[in-house]
Amino acid sequence: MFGKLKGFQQQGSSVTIRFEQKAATVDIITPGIVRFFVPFTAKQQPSKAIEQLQKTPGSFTVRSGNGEAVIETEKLTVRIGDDFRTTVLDKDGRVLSEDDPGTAAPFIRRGAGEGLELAAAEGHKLEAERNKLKFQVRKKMEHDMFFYGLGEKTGHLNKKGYHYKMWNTDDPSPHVESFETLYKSIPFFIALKDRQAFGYFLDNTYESVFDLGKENSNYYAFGAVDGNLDYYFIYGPSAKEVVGGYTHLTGTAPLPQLWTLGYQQCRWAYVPEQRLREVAETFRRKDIPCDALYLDIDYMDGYRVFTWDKKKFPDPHKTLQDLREQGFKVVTIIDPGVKKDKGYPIYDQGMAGHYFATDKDGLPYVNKVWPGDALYPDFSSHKVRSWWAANQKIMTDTGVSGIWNDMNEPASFNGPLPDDVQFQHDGVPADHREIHNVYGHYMAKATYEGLKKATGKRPFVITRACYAGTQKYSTVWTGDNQSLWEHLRMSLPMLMNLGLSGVPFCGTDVGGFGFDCTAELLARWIQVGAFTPLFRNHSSIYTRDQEPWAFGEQTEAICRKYIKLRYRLLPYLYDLFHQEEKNGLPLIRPLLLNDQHDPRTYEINDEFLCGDDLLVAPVVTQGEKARAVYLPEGSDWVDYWTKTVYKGGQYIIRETPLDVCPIYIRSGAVIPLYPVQHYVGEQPVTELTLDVYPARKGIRSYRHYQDDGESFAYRKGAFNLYQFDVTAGGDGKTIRISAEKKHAGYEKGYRSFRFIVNQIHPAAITLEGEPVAFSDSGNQTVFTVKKTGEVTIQL
Ligand code: MIG
Repeated sequence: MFGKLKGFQQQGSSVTIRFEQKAATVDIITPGIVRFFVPFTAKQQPSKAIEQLQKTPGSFTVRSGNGEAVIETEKLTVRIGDDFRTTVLDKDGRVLSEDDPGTAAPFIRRGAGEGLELAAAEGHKLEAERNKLKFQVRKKMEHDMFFYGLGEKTGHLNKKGYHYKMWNTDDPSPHVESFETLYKSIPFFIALKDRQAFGYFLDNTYESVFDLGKENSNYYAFGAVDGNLDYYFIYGPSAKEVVGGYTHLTGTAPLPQLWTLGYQQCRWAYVPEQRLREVAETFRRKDIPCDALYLDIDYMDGYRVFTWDKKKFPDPHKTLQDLREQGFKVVTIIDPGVKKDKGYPIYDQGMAGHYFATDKDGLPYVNKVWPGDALYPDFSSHKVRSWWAANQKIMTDTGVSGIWNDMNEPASFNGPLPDDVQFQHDGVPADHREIHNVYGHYMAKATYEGLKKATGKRPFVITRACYAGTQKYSTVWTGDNQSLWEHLRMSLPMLMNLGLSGVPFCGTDVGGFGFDCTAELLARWIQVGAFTPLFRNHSSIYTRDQEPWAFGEQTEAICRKYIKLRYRLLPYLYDLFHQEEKNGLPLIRPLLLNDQHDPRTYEINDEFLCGDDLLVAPVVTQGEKARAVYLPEGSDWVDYWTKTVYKGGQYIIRETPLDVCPIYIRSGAVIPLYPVQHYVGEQPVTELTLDVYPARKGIRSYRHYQDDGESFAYRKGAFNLYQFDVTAGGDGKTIRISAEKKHAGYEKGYRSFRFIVNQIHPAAITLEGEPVAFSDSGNQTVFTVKKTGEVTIQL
């Protein structure tokens, strides 16, 4: 397709490579990120995922060698030969990734067409013919490779041997491993080879496919049905650096409001108003913390977006105000489909402004969704996004605190949108094939901008469909799962891979959306939910009730216990988001992200790390009374419940009565804790607790971040930063904890610090020489100090 290499030319950070038939551009973004670009389509369009590309290529050289163009950055060597065949090497000359020289050789699907129609008629889903790809990039598969990422996919953590498609899809049937598509398209994956990680990001919004050694174990490949060849190689060598590089390109999730990390209760649907109030009151009466309640489609007047059904909610403003006084925020659903209905202002405005996507003849395109005949706002156009953003005020003026965007794949009841539906796309018209995968992205962006403008607070948007980069605007949930153990199990690798794909703020419907939950399943799912960034229980209309109290006292007590634990951990989760805003690292992490040195972590599906230091090994199988837990090598691990210390690098068996979710703390960790509250902001938090797990030797530092939890003032310095250094004296006789305020910008700082130091028996504790009173309960030593400074613990 390219032919022989004819020459190259450097201009700034770009190198243009000429081949007999085409030219390609290789762009050095940073010493570890290289972009490969070939404009197959005539139009040059800005990336939809990357909005502000910061180039810091460092010093690099370009020369020719052995008939190839050789680019050397500070971290990589990139060799480009005939036919645009590329090889990427690290500084030691080890090949990281290399184009496969052969031709595509997919395995054969035997069957020769016989019986195909009958099998399909019986309901078998048969693999259709190969996608008609416009291009495919094939890389050589080396013996031991592992693949992660690709956003929201079913199946296991390691994607090796599987094939996936990127085409946002609303399929409410039970999601299983054979699904190649779901609601989100994030064409990015991480490869791990010889303990070195690197990633590929294909920035192409058309339907794309990723084959990780399924069609042929000798190569892995990616390609798209149209658009440009436009992909990035992102070097590690740690997977953390790859995620950092990917989010350097596509952006990180902004720090959310603190209440959005509290427990959230949803249901299709809390109507009428009395039912919503009843749920709110039950939370408070039963002493189960909760910050947010959701209104699903039934609050609207005939599913008309931005309206209220006045029979169900005679005075929504008052209802929401009363709930706010009880500490509840209300989040309402807004779908994209606008009811075709003359006299309905949103429809009339959309028609007058030409805001809707059209058919190929320019007439507004109509399909069916909840409100019946409906039109699709063209979110790819700036003027439509501004209009939609302004509409958010209708909701926030009524007292709504967050917006939930559903059905934005976009979904349709009357067959899929035809390929030739037209979008204006900021003046560069595009068809549905190009816009489909970014429709939800642009809707979320408009919603974010509208909420920001209307409230001045950090917007809370939750979206079902997304593309690479949507994390800048919205949190996501994984759509219509079901109350199945299989779906609880699957949620772990799914959320871990979403996190690795740059989407840190994610969650599944806790308890499962479709089908009827059971007592045991809810108890176990809440235990997982307590550690997922978005902690939202949601269930479908006509399914069994799924609130924490719906299954009797034992389940209720377990829900209360874990929801309360979640509220204790809020400052830890918030700290992780504060760090994530800078480094892009997810909250829920596969073990390999922190412990890449230990290959036994590479394929663990049923454990995860929350941040660096908290390992969660939940029970995801019905009736399981004990489970194996792998503890990564190189650290000691403390059982959170018993405080027993285990050496890393081993499998242990943990008993798992129904109220126990196994949790292990990495030795050396400092975990900040808040008092339990019924909702964020119920009481001002004047004391910070630090749960300290001293390592046997060395120094470990922890930074804690504090701000007002809702505004953007932190971007102008209105925050406090505390640093805690825990030093274990080499003689085993002293531990020093120094607390220092590194940044003071938020006036409501803490008045005291309460330390819980695990597994020590002190003889004396002093703060800057003054004695400090303490209690020693056997496993834990507890003391409180009123100021920062250096605490010395004599053992
Ligand atoms: O066609 O709004 O995934 O969370 O409750 C169903 C009703 C539409 C699908 C969402 C689900 C939501 C439901 N919606």
